[in-house]
Amino acid sequence: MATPAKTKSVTTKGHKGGAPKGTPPRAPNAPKGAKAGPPGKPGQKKPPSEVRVGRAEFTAGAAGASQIPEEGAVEIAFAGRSNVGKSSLLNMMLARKGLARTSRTPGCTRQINFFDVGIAGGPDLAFVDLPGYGYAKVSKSESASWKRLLESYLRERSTLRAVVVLVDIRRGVEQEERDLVEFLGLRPDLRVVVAVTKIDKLPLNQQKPALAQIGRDARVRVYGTSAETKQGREELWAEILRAVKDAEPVALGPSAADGEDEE
Ligand SMILES: Nc1nc2c(ncn2[C@@H]2O[C@H](COP(=O)(O)OP(=O)(O)OP(=O)(O)O)[C@@H](O)[C@H]2O)c(=O)[nH]1
Ligand SMILES: [Mg+2]
Repeated sequence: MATPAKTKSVTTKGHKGGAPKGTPPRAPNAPKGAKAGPPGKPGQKKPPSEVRVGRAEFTAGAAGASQIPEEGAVEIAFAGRSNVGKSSLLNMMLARKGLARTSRTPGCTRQINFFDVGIAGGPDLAFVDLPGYGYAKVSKSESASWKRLLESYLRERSTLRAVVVLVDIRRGVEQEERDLVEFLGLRPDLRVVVAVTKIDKLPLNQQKPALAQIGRDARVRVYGTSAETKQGREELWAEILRAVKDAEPVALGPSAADGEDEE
């Protein structure tokens, strides 16, 4: 599986799409997928404005360490167990259907895929779609070599700024997620963000308690998302952009070196 597909559109069995039952209608000019409440209610938190993605391109796929591209733009990686919805979330965030290949069959993404991302008025970024862990149908040696590849990437990539750890709302935090978060803790410079996926699969009244439980287990703020309804997109973007900004070295701003020749 060398490159992400552009063709396959994925349907989810039993899912009708659209907002979950009981979701109040969106305000007419609200960003698509924004959580809506009664319009104009005083004190209501305004959803962050919609992040527009101008450029989103597949740039490289690495099945081994030697194929990992040279460090460039700041990277945001998407990690989690197989089938949790990493590629779908990445497509949803980039507003590009089918850019990263998705499949109902676990084990779809088998290499580290890099995507160049340009957002309106924001920094150049790269999104990184990681192969999923916990997929039973790969041989022991293949899964060991993925693990080595993943761990060396996560440990050594200096341009990596944040890792979005995905947790399926119906599965919650399991040992693998705890191990992953602990492993990422070895790099205090990395922001770890938990995105809870497929929230549309639970009825609205079960979403809140499930998210709260995952938040308690993960001990970080968690973001409920749905690649189907686009819920959580803007909130997750805001968190990613905060992580990028907080870690920005001074030289990334309006350049200190501009107009100055360093002797
Ligand atoms: N209903 C619903 N289905 C989703 C959502 N996100 C992903 N899916 C479905 O879940 C399946 C797996 O999604 P992928 O995005 O391929 O998962 P992945 O984590 O990239 O999987 P691997 O590449 O195998 O590790 C696909 O059938 C998706 O359509 C979601 O938010 N809601
Ligand atoms: Mg995938």
